[in-house]
Amino acid sequence: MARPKIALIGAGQIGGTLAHLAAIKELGDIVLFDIAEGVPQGKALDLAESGPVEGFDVSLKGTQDYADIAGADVCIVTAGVPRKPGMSRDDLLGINLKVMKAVGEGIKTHCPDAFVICITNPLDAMVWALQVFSGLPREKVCGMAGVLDSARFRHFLAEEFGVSMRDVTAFVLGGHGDTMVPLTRYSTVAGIPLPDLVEMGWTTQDKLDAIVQRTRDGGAEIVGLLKTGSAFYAPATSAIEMAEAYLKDQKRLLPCAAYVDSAFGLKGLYVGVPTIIGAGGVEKVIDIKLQKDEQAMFDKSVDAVKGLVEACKGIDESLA
Ligand code: A3D
Repeated sequence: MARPKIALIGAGQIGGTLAHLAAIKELGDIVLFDIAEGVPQGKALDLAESGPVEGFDVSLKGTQDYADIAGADVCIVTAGVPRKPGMSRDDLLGINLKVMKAVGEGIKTHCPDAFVICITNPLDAMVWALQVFSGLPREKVCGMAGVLDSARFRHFLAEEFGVSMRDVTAFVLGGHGDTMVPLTRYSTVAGIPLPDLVEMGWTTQDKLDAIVQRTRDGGAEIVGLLKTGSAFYAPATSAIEMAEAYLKDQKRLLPCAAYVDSAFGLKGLYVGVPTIIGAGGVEKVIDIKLQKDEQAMFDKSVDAVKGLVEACKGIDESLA
């Protein structure tokens, strides 16, 4: 059986890391596409030369030609510009919307059967636009954010409790921005919900609130440290987890920016929700019950996403 084909649109910091992880995990043959001449070719060759040492058998190719992504099974999109210190994710909207149009058309023409994972920010609006521009089925187009935001939350919690991060589960919903909703009630250490751990004296409510806020600001914290770009290791590994769930039909329950058309009282919006990812793409959106305060936070986040979608419609008439 032929190996799966993985197209990575954007060969920058995240794109290169995606290629490295996909190769080491032997998820399939990899095509790196970027408009920057030489960059995808250079990264593909450098990574291929690590193959004999790592011992992976996949082919890697860099290209400026969309024809090379033909027939891809998975397509992960990071094309566009990242944040610099002082910029919000929303500041990227105008530039990255144009990029989504070009990428969407490339995908539509060359790999209409792919499972598409968007990472480009502002995430929830860009994945919505990418689905419209590409015309692919909605269950085959989603955005990576919830896995990353939950991973950040899990890391901070594991540090606070002094336990293995393997035993910490966490749930972050809503849009990928300052209004994201880390759900403490659904986050646990080996099944014990965080509010119970506060009662048990493992931590205080104030410390937990600070961790929730640090999770919300997790992207900005890294932008502030790097100064020249944004996070890329954890974003890449999070998207690879989603790609693997699709390629191996794992039916993983992962939070991602998915098209929600009835759950959570929403109609036709891409936003971060719990989903099941398997061979059908986003096979199911899990409509969990939210308490009043959680619903209020989720609604605020949804409003922020709706605002960005409206802004996209204002910029590109074909989206209206
Ligand atoms: P960077 O290293 O700048 O890579 C972006 C690449 O896109 C560059 O190599 C560009 O040449 C390329 N590019 C620009 N326009 C096009 C085009 N039209 N077609 C093909 N390639 C193009 O950025 P990065 O890899 O650090 O980040 C990529 C995106 O991910 C940015 O928008 C970030 O804001 C976003 N991001 C999202 C998250 C989420 O959790 C959702 C996390 C971190 C970064």
